[in-house]
Parts: sequence; structure tokens; C-alpha cells
Amino acid sequence: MRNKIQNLLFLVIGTALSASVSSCKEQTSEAIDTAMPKEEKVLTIFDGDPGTDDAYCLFLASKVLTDIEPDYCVATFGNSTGENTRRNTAILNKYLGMKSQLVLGAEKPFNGIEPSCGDFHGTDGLAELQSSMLERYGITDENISKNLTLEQLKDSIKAADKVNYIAVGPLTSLATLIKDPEVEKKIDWVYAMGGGIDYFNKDIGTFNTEYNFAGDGQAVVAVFNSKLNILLAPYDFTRAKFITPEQIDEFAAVGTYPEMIQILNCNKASNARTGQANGAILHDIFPLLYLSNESAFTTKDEKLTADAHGHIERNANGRTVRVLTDIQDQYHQKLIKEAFMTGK
Ligand SMILES: [Ca+2]
Repeated sequence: MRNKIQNLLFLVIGTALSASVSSCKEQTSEAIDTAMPKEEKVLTIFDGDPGTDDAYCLFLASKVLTDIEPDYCVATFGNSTGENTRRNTAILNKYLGMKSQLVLGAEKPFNGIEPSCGDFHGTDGLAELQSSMLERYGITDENISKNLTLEQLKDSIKAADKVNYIAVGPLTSLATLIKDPEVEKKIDWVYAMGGGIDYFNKDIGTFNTEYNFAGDGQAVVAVFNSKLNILLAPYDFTRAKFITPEQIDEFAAVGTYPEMIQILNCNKASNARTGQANGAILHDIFPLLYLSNESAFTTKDEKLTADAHGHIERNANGRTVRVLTDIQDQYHQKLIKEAFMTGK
């Protein structure tokens, strides 16, 4: 497990240490202070568009992978409107007892044309749970609007030593943040879900990329052209790692977090309707799981390029992207079961 804030930076000031024993007391205490190890400040940022699979990212991060529970949750348009993804992020933070600060991310892609996946994640993006849960937690659009802006998040990023950025919706908010080179420098890795390398190179019609990357191709290009290290969970990998109906029944039998079961069933029904899988595909959890434990995965470094439609493909002149290719058998199913067990 990667420890979030435990990396130590040793600041040793040669001149302070060489201060002579006979010098005044003040100088001695200063020498001790400056030789003390300083904690490296590492921020974890979640940027998503809840979204049923985004909800599972936050469920796992808050219940079983608490060493990478996000410091900030950026709500970006995508699986639903910007307004809905902000509400859903606020709901999930309360429901899951998270300490994360909500950030008002991008409401539209750079070209201004908002994508829509219809009611795939429910008409509200949260399996029809939104209105009752807004009421349950007394969340209003007015309180939501008082959260941090992307501009304010930039200041927190600049004050950190390093940032791990989980991006599981359209990349517009991230592409906006890294327009500032000081911000770009602080983001170590971006852990993203999106695109498909083999699947979307097949002749399957005009829609030649996965939904997140289709949501803002211009932002995908900006991130691919940046200096950030990129870990990618593409659709090729995520689509095959679905939760079966029997596993959903097993989680439901634990008897906790009924809303998370409703979310899973909504995802399952939409996959059945669109012929994607007989089960729930939680695309977004994999970048988070990789950040938590790289050793559970196999990966392959690929040279990839991206175009303005969000289509990605292999190209010898492309940038290096670390691509997830497999995960230990039953790894994510076991963690999800553990998350349900925490409510016992
Ligand atoms: Ca998402």
C-alpha cells in the first residue's frame, strides 16, 4: 500500500549543522529545527462525473482504501449535467462520511457541446437517488455553489509537494488546471479511465472512442500533450471486468448500504439494455485501485496519440502511456465486499 503523507524529505542544511558548539543557544536550536525531517505534502484529487461507477470509486476510497481517500473531489460534467454531477458528488461525500472538499469543476467541454449518455446512470446520474438524498442531507444548489472553484484549487495544488490526480470523467477540468505550468509541475501522475485502444479501432461506426474521451477530445489532446505521467484504464480492459448478477446478490446479502446496491443494479440494467455485459461495469474504480496497489495489476507501456474527437491509437511517435491490461482474479470484487462489510 502506498502511504499518502509518509514520504519524508530530509532537509539538511550544512551550514546549520556546522555551527560550532560554542555558539549561542538560539543557533543550536535552529540547527536542530532545520535538520528535522519534513513531511512531503501529497494531495489526492478525485475528478469525476457521478455517475454510478464514480460512486463506487468514492465508496472504495472512503471505506477500504482510506489512505488514498481524496482531499478534493472535483465534479465535472459527463455522466450527467454539470449541475447533477455537482449534486451527486455532494451527496456521495455526505453519505459516505468523506472529509473531501468539493470543487466546482468544468460544466461544459471546451467546444461547448455537452455530451449525453441519456439515462444510462439514471435520469439524475445517480440511479434515481438524487432528490431523496438531497433532501435527506439538506443539500441545496446554494450551498453547493459555495464550494471551491478550479482557480482556488490551483492554489492548494501549488502549496503541495506532489499531487496524485484520479480523472474518471471528461478531462476538461484537468486540462483547465494544467494550463498553469506551476500546477502541471505538481501533478505527478494522472490515473485516468477512458478511450479504447483495440476496441475502438474496430469498424463499429462513427463513435470511435469511449464516452469519457468523447466528452471532450480537445481536453484529451491537452492532457496527452502535457508532461504528466499517465496511467490509463481503457475500455478494452474495463469492459471485461464486470460484476456478475450473482456477485451483486452476494453484496446485497450483506444488508448494508442499500443505495450502493440500487446504484449497481442501475448500472447492470443499462449494460444489459445496451448489450455491453451481463453485469455492472465499474470502469472508474480501476485507476483508483492501481494508485492503491500497483502490484494487483499487469500493465503495458504503449506509445499513443489522441485526436480532437478523443480517439486514441498506437503510434510510434506518440507519447508513452502506462496501460492497464489485467487485474488479479476477484481483486476488486473482494474489496467491494469488504466495503459493504464496513457497514455491519
Ligand atoms: Ca465517470
